[in-house]
Amino acid sequence: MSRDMQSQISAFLPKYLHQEEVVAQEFKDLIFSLPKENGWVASYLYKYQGFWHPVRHLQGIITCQRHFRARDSDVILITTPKSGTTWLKAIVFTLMNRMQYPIAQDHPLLSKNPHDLVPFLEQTLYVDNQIPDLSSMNSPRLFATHIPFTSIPISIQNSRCKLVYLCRNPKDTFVSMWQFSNKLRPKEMGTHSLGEVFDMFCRGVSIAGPFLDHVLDYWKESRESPHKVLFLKYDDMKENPTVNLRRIAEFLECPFSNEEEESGMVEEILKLCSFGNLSNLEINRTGKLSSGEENKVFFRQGKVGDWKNHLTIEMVEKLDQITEQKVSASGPSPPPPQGCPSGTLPPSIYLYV
Ligand code: PAP
Repeated sequence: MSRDMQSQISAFLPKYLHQEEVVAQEFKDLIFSLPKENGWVASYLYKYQGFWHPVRHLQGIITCQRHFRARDSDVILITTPKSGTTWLKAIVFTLMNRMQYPIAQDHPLLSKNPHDLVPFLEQTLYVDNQIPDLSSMNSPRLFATHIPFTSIPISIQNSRCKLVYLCRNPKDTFVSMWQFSNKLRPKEMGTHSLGEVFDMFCRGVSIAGPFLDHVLDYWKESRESPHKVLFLKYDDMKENPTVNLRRIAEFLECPFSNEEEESGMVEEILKLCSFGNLSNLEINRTGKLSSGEENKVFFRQGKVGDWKNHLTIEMVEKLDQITEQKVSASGPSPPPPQGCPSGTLPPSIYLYV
């Protein structure tokens, strides 16, 4: 098929399915010389600076590396896909904007998906060769990204901006990613079997993977620069949401006042951002993102432990073993922080912070 025909076809596809035909001339030599593997949703993943990315995200990462200028007051939410990005965006947006948008009937989360309120750097702002002018945005600016630490724009590393990292246990992340990618794949491509993508996940070939390298790089950074990187776990957030919301507020230097505590603000934010509330809103049942994904695909179950319903004993053993090896190779596990439960999950899938 000619390039022209491919471009015409891609004009009818949702943007998240745009592939090699949309690569700009200036990136072609670089991108097409990279190692590639079959993708989970789009046709291929390319290995750039040690991590795997669909081509559209990869162009966004490179553009962002070249052009993004962080401010000291910026807040950047970082996750691997399916680790609770949507939830974290909702919570931090509500927390940071609680003066401007008190929790009321006209709160932005009631009419917009969290992804529309907190843009991804590489998937929303610097995507499709856009170079947005972010200079007129009021501080503090709030962004999100799946970019691995090794590829994060240098100005983020050099500035005093704050990074909130959320990870999730590998088994639930994997199952969520498998279900999500099958929902996004075009019908004619068929669905991936669990076994097919399990093998890819174990080899590190997943969006923004290797998953554990992504997590451990930020984990190390949070140990070295605790004022710059806050490392959170989805599983802890589910178990202890109020403790973790207060941790986020303190880290971002906007702690809850006594009056706010007494008025029940912590619980109100968590209720607004809960899976039950967000997933039932009209906007999240019927809306779509500008990149074409239906909002409802970001809300499946929102539970810890769904892997038990899908993975075989052999898969569990293999994933635990890989996790154990990677985690122990990254250094001794420090004790859990005060207020965070320990022992809720076996150490092999629980990175103590
Ligand atoms: P993304 O990285 O592609 O943006 P992300 O939001 O991390 O996706 O992943 C969606 C997961 O978070 C889903 O998990 P599941 O497949 O195991 O169910 C989704 O259900 C869950 N999720 C979405 N919103 C919430 C929420 N408000 N509370 C808890 N979990 C949520």
